[in-house]
Order: sequence, then C-alpha cells, then structure tokens
Amino acid sequence: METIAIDVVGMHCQACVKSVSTAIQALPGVGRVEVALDSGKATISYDPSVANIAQLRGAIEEAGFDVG
Ligand SMILES: [Cu+2]
Repeated sequence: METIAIDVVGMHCQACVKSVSTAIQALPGVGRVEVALDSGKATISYDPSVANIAQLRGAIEEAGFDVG
C-alpha cells in the first residue's frame, strides 16, 4: 500500500467530508481513508497496482469537489 495526501477544495462541513470519504472508499484498491475538514486534506492509502492517483482525484471531482 502507498499513502498519498490530496488537497480537497470546497469542503464546508462533515457532510462534505463524508461525501468525499465515501467516494474515495468506493474505488477498488483503496484502503484507509482519512478526510480532515480543517486542513482540507484527504489522506488515502491505496494499492498502486489497482488504483492510481488520477482515479483518486477523479472520485473527488465526481463527488463535486475540486482537487488542489
Ligand atoms: Cu458540507
């Protein structure tokens, strides 16, 4: 597993945090996901042989947020 921190732009409350977490978690190859509202960071551990950064970013954008 590898870990990456992605800046998520546009989260305002815990419902946003949950949307982002759920969207990332739904991707195959994703393990632990932590999304912090105050820092706007999503820390994701993923299997790089299954998931890639473009997919992680795409899931965040599909959930309605921008990636910084
Ligand atoms: Cu919100």
